[in-house]
Amino acid sequence: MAAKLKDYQVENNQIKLVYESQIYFIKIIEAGVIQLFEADYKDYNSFAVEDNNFNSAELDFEVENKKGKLIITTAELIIEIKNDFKVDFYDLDHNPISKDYSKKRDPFIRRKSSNIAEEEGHKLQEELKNQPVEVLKEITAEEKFYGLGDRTGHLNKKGYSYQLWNTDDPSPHVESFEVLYKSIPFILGLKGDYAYGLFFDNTFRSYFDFGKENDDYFYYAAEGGSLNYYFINGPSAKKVIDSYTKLTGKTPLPQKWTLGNQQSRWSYHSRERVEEIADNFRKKDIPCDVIYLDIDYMDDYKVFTWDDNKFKNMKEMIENLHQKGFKVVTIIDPGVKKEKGYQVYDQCLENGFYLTDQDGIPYVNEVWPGECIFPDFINSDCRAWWGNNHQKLLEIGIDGIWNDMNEPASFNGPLPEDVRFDNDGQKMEHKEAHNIYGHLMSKSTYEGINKVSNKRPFVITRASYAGTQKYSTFWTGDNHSLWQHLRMALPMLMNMGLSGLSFSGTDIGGFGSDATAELLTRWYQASIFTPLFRNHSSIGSRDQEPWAFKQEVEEISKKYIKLRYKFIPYLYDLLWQGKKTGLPVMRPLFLHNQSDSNTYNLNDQFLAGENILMAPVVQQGQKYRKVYLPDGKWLDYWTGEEHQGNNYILKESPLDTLPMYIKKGSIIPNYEVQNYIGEKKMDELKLKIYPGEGDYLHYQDDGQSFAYREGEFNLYKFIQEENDQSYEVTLDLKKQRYDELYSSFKIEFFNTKIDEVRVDTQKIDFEKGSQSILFNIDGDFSKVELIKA
Ligand code: MIG
Repeated sequence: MAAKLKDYQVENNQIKLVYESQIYFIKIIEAGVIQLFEADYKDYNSFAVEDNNFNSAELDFEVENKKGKLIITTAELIIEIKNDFKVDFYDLDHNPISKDYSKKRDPFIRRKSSNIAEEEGHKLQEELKNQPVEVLKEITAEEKFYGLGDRTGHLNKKGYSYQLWNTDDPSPHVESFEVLYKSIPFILGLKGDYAYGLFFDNTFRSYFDFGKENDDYFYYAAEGGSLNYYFINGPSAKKVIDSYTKLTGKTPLPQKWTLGNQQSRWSYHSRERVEEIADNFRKKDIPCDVIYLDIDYMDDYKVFTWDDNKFKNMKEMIENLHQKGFKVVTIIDPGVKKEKGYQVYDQCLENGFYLTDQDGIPYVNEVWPGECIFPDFINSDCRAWWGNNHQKLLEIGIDGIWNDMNEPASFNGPLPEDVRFDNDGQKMEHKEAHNIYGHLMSKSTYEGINKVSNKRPFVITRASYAGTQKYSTFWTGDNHSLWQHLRMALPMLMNMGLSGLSFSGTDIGGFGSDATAELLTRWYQASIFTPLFRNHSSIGSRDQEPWAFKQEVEEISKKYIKLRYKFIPYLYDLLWQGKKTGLPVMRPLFLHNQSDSNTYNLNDQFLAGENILMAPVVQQGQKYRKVYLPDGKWLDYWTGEEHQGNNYILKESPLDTLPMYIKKGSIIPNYEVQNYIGEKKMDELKLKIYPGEGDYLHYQDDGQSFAYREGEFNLYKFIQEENDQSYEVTLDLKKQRYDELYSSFKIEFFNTKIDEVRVDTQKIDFEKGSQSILFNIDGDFSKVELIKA
């Protein structure tokens, strides 16, 4: 307990608070972004906040001492600091946003008189113990909690508790799972309809209890380290996410092919099998961009090697695949096989880049290769060395790296908490390093690729910490082919998106267990707007390629994979946008409808960007599904039927139908379908225009290099307006620096009651369909007028 506030000093943009028994700091990072930490934290270098992208130089704030209460006023907030370092945040009208809980913890009583239940094998939930770092905040009745990365359960976490300790548990993930692979200690709170964020930047095992042990408070604790967290002001959730990703980093622009269809399997065992899979995609006219090689491509599971017997002339295989338009991604695990003469092992030993026990002896545990040592990713020299190892793979043409088992997972019991790491000269123990192991492995991989390749690195990781989005994309680990897991995928991916992890996806069809035909079909449909679009399945489970079931499944899957390829420019635009705003691709409906309480607990619908509403079928056998449409007017993607929002509708949804709605006033870019991204030179862009008022920014670049950072890109702004007698569509080419401009546009305008179309005053021909009219125009048009009938 800090006891009484004795004194304070303002030092630039931070206030030092001297309590009877503790010193704390409050740092004003921006008017709405406030860091709170205890003195011990001062010299700590965050692994998540590597350089904060705020300009704090000219911040204005006032500090006032009022009867033992310190009051800080910024341009957005009033912050009241009381004894015991209790801190309350108010808006400028003095409405509370978030307040520390002033009483003691008071958990519900777990009544049990003996161990009968445990003896029978029931595992009772454990009580939360008191921890060295604890924060309690008041919960008001209308509070909702989101974020926290890859948790099971629902979109809204209120009433549940979780732990952060990166964990590989292959049993089916259910609602009661407190841990998973990732640790993202960020939450987005909605108090009524006012959003705020809390980011607890501490890498030790931590606990979040969202009013489970007691309705009245939210509890955060960490097993070590010191108090350090950020309060992030809204009131919009969008602003909170923007600020959070200014701190921890925004998802960089990926290479465009990474948005294509990806096919994986543990494992495609041989060169012949890989080639057969690739050829099948082309033969069956199913678009595909990427084939993955899981652990069996390696020689004896030794990382940075490959098996020349199973994969004869690997380089040639990759060249052939490239010829056919496929990219190849290989898995790399952290465990290094203990084997003298194996170069990676020898170098790791020579350089002392391994984890050790307390006496400095290399720490050994078992993973796929048998006994392994583990590289120390906390150490920057080790990271650079590990990164360089990727050169061998890049030289034979590998296009991306898949990091698995980096929680780290181990077969011979977990790594003890006191295993030693070297934080560039300072000792660190496993209990502090665990949750950032995968994060720093991804960083090492990203930087290793970046050093030698001039393309945007593609990394995919299982374990992560806050900020890993700067280096890697994500998948949600070992799900199962269960309907529950398809349902869970949606809130999990939405919460990951809110937590900065925008480029994410699940194993389509489910990893463990056997998929059914219907499940795979619905999973493809639900995933067409997940940035990572990858079918993956476990060894021993039934084949899960789109053609592995009956013809109907193949046809429907193909239809939706092709639909995905049409929307590639829309997805790419969303990622480009996200690089500036931090907003994810897959969004919970409340992100754009924050005052609509019907959206706060919607687990099975999402928005792809702002314009497309997805309501995939995630129930076995369901032929009708209820869809909530928020404010505005929405058009059924398939029938063109217009629906009034703020309304529930029932959509007929046989197996080949994915309920999907477009917001009136949207302009949506589409590509022609291709076998793989880059197969066709896209010099024509299709624009789907849903009449109304609106505009749309479309981004175009080479899709692979960093030339865009030098300004080599084009930016098109399309604007539509409705007048009494006509509709108007204008093109404003905002920026033109990339030389492959579109030579034409194909416009599909969703209104058939049109008499005449004029492009820059010239009358042109158009085709009439059942819901829309179609016409082609040159790339340099500036205005289209559509005269109403
Ligand atoms: O424990 O490399 O989540 O995607 O196929 C299994 C084999 C290890 C776990 C990954 C999964 C991958 C599998 N790996």
